[in-house]
Amino acid sequence: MTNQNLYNQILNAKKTGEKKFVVLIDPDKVRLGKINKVLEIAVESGVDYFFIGGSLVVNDMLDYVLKSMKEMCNIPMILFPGNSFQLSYKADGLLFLSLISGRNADLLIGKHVITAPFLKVSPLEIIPTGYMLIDGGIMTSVQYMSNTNPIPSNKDDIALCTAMAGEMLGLKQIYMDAGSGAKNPIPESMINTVSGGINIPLIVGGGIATPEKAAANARAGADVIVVGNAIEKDPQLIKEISIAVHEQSVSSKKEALQ
Ligand code: 1GP
Repeated sequence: MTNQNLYNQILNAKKTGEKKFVVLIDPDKVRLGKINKVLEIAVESGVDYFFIGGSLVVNDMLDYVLKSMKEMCNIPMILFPGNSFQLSYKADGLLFLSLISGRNADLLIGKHVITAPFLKVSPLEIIPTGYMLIDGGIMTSVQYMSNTNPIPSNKDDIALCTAMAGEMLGLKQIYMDAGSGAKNPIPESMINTVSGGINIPLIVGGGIATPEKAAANARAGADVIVVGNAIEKDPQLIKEISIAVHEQSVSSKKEALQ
């Protein structure tokens, strides 16, 4: 576990108030004809990272998609695995997710024990991540597949204590997710409360569909914004959302200097 470049970048960005924008690619949903366009726009728009994964990657496209993406661009690819089969040496890093909002022992530690020997010898940068599922107004795939209750979206205090516990356990970052295609993205008040109570980077995603919401989340304290579903529908949104997120870096930096 020697490679710490990706995490150090994210941590340093947090310290300097720089916001990061991530595009989520689900290898099952991606149309190969469309991926070239998505990559082209992502490079032009300064997308910081790709997360690769989904709750139900059922085909054998993962390696192929990663290989094709690597040939076309240099944006780092970080696995965001929905299950222990979604592992590939072709990515650059891996979110080693512990589902700390749930009480499913398998997703807190069980799957990790099974995948540890594979990861120990892998070239992937392993990023220990406290994953918190927040109620997004509909039953999302991740909620169903994980068989856990999400944190209610008005329970900022529970979210805060969960994130604080994750940090105290030594997790390196927190990912608050309303789930892909959530009806209601995570409220800014919860983002604000959680980001104010932890010192590790905060990633926020799920149901973000406009540049305005992405910007509001970054202003509320999210260090990294993740968008998947909306971009699958309209890849042109990548540019607008990227600008909206990165613009918040400037204001955070200004505030830090004042
Ligand atoms: C899901 O946070 C990600 O895990 C992204 O969600 O697909 O709704 O943008 P969307």
